[in-house]
Amino acid sequence: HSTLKGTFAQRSKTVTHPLTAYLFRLMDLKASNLCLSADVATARELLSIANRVGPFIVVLKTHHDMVSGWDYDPEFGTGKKLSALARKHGFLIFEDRKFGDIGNTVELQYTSGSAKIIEWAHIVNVNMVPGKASVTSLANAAKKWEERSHYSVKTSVSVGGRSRGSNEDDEDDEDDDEADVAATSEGRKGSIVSVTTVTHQYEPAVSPRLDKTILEEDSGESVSSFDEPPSDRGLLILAQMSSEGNFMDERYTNACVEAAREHKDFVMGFVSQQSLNTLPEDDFIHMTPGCQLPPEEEEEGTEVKGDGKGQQYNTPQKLVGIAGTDIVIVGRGILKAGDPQEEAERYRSAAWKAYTERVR
Ligand code: 5FU
Repeated sequence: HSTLKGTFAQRSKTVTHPLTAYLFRLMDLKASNLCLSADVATARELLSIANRVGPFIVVLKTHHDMVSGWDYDPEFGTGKKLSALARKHGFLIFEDRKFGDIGNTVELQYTSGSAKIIEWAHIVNVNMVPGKASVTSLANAAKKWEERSHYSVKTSVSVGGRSRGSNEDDEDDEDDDEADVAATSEGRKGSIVSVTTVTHQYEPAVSPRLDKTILEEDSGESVSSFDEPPSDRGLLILAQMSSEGNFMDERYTNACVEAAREHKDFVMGFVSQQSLNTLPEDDFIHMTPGCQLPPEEEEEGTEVKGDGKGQQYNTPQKLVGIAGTDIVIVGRGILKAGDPQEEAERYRSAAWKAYTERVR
């Protein structure tokens, strides 16, 4: 298939989904096709590992329900902090929630509850065993959410009789109002007559842009080195699993591909063990868990078999180079290393080498 030979830069120009286009550009800019599976026990560890490994990855995968101390505050909670780190280092957040229920339920699980996954996860995935309706429902939920967040709110605030306008994103409004009130109270104590939202005028948000110059000049420490990703949300369909004896047979996988083609504006691609692009027009992205490298000191080519709990491992060379997937997902291979940062670089380099040799 042509996507096996196409570079990420080339694919970013032609792919349908705006978030996939953004991701391909990130991959090209950072020379990385590595996703960290941040399976850690606490929110503190999660933010710390995201900050340390951020420079080497393009996707950070979470299982928010295994993290203790997750702060659900919509403004200052763990999701918001992760988003800030994602912006700082340039990666997307993928909540590996594997939704697997009737349409109505998955829609609510995606958008509501304490976690409000849709607010902080750019990407989620679905286990399509219950049928295609789960994909349709998640797509509809994302569409509704995007329609809201694609627009910034223009607010006029009347403080102490004078009127002033502000044009900020939804999320900044409250801070601004607070700042206004604080500033006014300091200057003219007790003189706030009213703080009234006068108008809500919807305007399209500014379109996103990735700037290579900014990236090259950046030391990796400053916030906002990368342009904001588009506000579109994306879905990966769980088409194949890495675990031994799983029940995802060919018929199921084919149905996943069919569903993906029916929802190209929402489905970015698959969590799978091989490339599933077969039609000439297919350009789905493939992310693959079950990846480990043999320890550095061992002979090259030594395989790491599994974890004794059903997980099966393959090397980046096998997954990206031979099976044709795009991004390798690595958890314990990096997390359990003495120096996770150094190990992330070793995985980045191996996965990138497999990719460059594939497209050569
Ligand atoms: F869909 C899948 C799959 O087929 N295999 C997986 O291992 C998801 N995973 C996840 O990837 C799993 O839930 C872990 O979060 C991660 C693999 O972690 P490891 O430590 O690299 O084995």
